[in-house]
Amino acid sequence: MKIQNFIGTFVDPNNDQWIDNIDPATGNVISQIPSSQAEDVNLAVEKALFAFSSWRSKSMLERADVLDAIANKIEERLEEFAMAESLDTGKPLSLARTVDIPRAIANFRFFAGAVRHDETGCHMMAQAINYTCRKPIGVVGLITPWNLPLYLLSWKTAPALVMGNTIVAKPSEMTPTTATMLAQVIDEVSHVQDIFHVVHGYGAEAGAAIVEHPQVKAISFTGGTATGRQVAATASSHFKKLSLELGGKNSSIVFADCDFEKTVSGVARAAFLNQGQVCLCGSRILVERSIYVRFINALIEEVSSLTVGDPRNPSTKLGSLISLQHREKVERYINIARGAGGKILCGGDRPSIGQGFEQGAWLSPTLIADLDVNSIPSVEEIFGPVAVVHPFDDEEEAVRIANGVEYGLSGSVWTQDITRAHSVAQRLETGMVWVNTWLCRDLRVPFGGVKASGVGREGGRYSLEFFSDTQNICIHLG
Ligand code: TXE
Repeated sequence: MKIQNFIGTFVDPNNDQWIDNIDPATGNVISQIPSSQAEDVNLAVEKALFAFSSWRSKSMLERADVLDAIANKIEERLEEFAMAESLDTGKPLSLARTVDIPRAIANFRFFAGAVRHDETGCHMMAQAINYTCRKPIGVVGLITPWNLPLYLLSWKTAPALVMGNTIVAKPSEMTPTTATMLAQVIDEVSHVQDIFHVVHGYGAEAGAAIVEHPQVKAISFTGGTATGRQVAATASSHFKKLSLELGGKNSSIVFADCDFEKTVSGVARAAFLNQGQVCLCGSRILVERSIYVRFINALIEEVSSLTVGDPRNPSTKLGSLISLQHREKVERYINIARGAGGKILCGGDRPSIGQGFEQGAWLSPTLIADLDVNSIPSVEEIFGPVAVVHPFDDEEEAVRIANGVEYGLSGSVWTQDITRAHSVAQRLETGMVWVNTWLCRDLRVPFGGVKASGVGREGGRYSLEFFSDTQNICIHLG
């Protein structure tokens, strides 16, 4: 099967070059996608630019209705979307069905509701009145990764569209399918043609062409920190608006007074959801020394019970990694840990999943102890099912270890002492902190990181502001 670009309609890439799309659970080629180049991006931008004047002239409420219609269509096809996501990523179908796709639907509904209740400013002076307008930017570029394909693309698409922009999107070359299905849905329900285009291909080619295009006025990027640095360099030289959601190396800080059972399962979930391939994953587990041994033993038991297997089997908790190359990268970190005297508490091996899955990118969930807190596996983003554990003696030390990384995305604090929870949370150098929970998301709150984890915030009004230009108009009252 060939998945084409969506540039007004389904089209082949200009050069007729294709990339294999692989199901990472089996190693089978499931489709081919365009290896698009600048000429394909140029065509998409040209069409998006042409559609901009019609789309921006719709009222905000009409655009909100389109978002609701998109959500309804995805909901009608939820099973089909979930299966496509599971096949592209190797993640459990149950996860795609209960998290990825429902969250994509929620994103469209949320931003439809947000603008219906939105307000803009008005500032009175003795002699004049100021009012503030939000105007669409124009054509915006959305570049997204492979770990949560539709979830993250819809998180950008919904606010960008509702603010009146038109879009050229490039999903990861490893997870192309649901973006294409989204393009089809938007085309069916939007009443205005050409507002959303999908150009498939490699980041350095199709992605870079979007970032470089002078008519693309804003770039919203989620992906690795190294790529983000390149995107930032190009986009800033063109004075484009830029939002960067990058990597993380997040700590789960466990105090002796935590609710023990809930914390064990919460911390395990934070480390291994989606095979540890979430930028928010708590892949550094810091445990107060007085409960360290007991907690680690309970954690080993919990992690060892996570069933790794056929993504389509309902009892599967963890699927395959995104690719064999990515597994190699993750295993390199496990080997570095072994070489540095790390003790593999569980996992560290390739599980045998059975017939048909021999060529898949399988890796058991892995816990590693006895590493230095500054060792490579403890400070670099592994982005796989690998977590390191470290003991700490007091709050000061916990905070120091947690802040001792180049990233600053999120963290979690597990304690029943409310004063300590506030005190530790506020000292963490991260954009987000959870207390006694993880990945509890309200779509209104600011999402994003500090340090090498990115620039800007997404969510609620932060997204609406990013995808619009603010204009103040001051009228003298005469
Ligand atoms: O990300 P990339 P990859 C981290 C994680 C992972 C690493 C690499 O550590 O191991 O990043 O993953 C496009 N100009 N995260 O390789 O390369 C690319 O095609 C424009 C963190 O997938 O950053 C894809 O669409 N675009 C993370 C998107 O950028 C370019 C989620 C992300 O790809 C480009 C995923 C270029 N020069 C990985 N090069 C998170 N924070 O959620 C690549 N792309």
